[in-house]
This record gives sequence, structure tokens and C-alpha cells, in this order.
Amino acid sequence: MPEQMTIWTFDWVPKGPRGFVRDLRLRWALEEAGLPYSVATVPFEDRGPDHIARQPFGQVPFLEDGEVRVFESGACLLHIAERSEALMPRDPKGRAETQQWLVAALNSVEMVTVPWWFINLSDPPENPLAGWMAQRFDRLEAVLKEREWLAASRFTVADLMMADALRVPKKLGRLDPYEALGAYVSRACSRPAFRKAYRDQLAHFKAADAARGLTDA
Ligand SMILES: N[C@@H](CCC(=O)N[C@@H](CS)C(=O)NCC(=O)O)C(=O)O
Repeated sequence: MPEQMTIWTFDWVPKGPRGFVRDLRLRWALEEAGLPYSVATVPFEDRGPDHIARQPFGQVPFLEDGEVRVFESGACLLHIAERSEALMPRDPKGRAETQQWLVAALNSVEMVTVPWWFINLSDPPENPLAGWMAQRFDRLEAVLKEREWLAASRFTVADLMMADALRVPKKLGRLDPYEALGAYVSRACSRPAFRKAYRDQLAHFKAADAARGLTDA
């Protein structure tokens, strides 16, 4: 029986990023896979050498699976998917398609959406990345008009990553012109595994508020 995996995240974060901290991707994957896991924390405010040794950029998440330690949410998802056919088809074609779309989510979509979002935080009159991001969404819309999921004709870890990468633009209304894309993200996020992962992350940070004596007032 393989050991239970541990997801590492921050002990606390401010309210803004809650529900979007990337440990959610790992929680979601492990819920989809039906694998037990625990959650451990590193301090948000004081990122010491132990944290840096596990995640050289001082970020979260990272994953521990016995002797194996992995950082980068994409690498963590691929590691988890090795354990579950629910996330990653076993046949070479389905596997290649899934890996390709997972990397596309990170390297062709999130690499535009995150800088777009950072610029957007300062509320510029025009976001110079808006056109580039729209090109990506146009192409994804064309793909998702034709199919329910990205790879292997079924939900895979690639959809988990793509849908999560699109949640911020969706929340900010940027998917409103894209019917198929918006419906795709809603479809992925209505899965029980996503809902549980999301609830659990919010509960984790709420408990951290309580432990610090912080209230909603
Ligand atoms: N490429 C990394 C990005 C990780 C990332 O941005 N983590 C955020 C939380 S979602 C973080 O740790 N932010 C704090 C910081 O960057 O200092 C991954 O996918 O794991």
C-alpha cells in the first residue's frame, strides 16, 4: 500500500487569493483520484530555508509522496496522475494528448493570463496583454465548441489544470464572450471533487484566521 501523499500549502493567506491558492489543484486531483492525503503548512509570512529547500521560489504548493518531493503544481499533478487512471489515460495516445494539454494550460494559457491579471490589478486604462489573451481564448473556444473535454474524449488532469488556469479570467468576466469556454470552466468546477477541494481550502484559511484571533468584522 503506497504512503499517503501530503500537500503543502501556506498556513494562512490574506482573503484575496483564498479559493485560488494552487494547492487547490492538488486537492482537486487527489479528490478525483480518490486517494487519501493530508495537508501540511509552511508560514506565509516567514519563508525560511526549509521552505526554500522544498520550493526554491518560496511558493506553494509542493507535494510529498514518501521519499519523493515535487514542486510546481504542473509537476505535482503529473505525479499524482501516475497513480490514477481517472486523471491520466494509460494508452499512449490518450496519455500524450493529456500531457500536451496540461502543458498548454501552463505554457500557452496561464503564461498569458497571470501577467494579464497582475497588470489588471493596477486598473490600467488598457491592458497591453488583452489582445494576446483574447487570441488564446479565441482558439480555445474553437476547440471546446467541438468537444466536452480537451483530451482523450473524457475528463483528465489536463482539464483540471486548464479550468483552474481560467478561473481568474472567468471571475473577472473575461470569458463572457466565449460561450463554450465559459461553459467548460463551469462544467469542470461543478465536479464534486472541485467543490470539495474549494470548500476545504476556504475552511483551511478560515481556521487559520480563527487561530490568529481574526474575525470577519
Ligand atoms: N508556477 C508555480 C506558481 C506557484 C504560485 O504562484 N504560488 C502562489 C500561491 S498560488 C504563491 O506561492 N505565491 C506567493 C509568492 O509568490 O510569493 C506553480 O504552478 O506551482
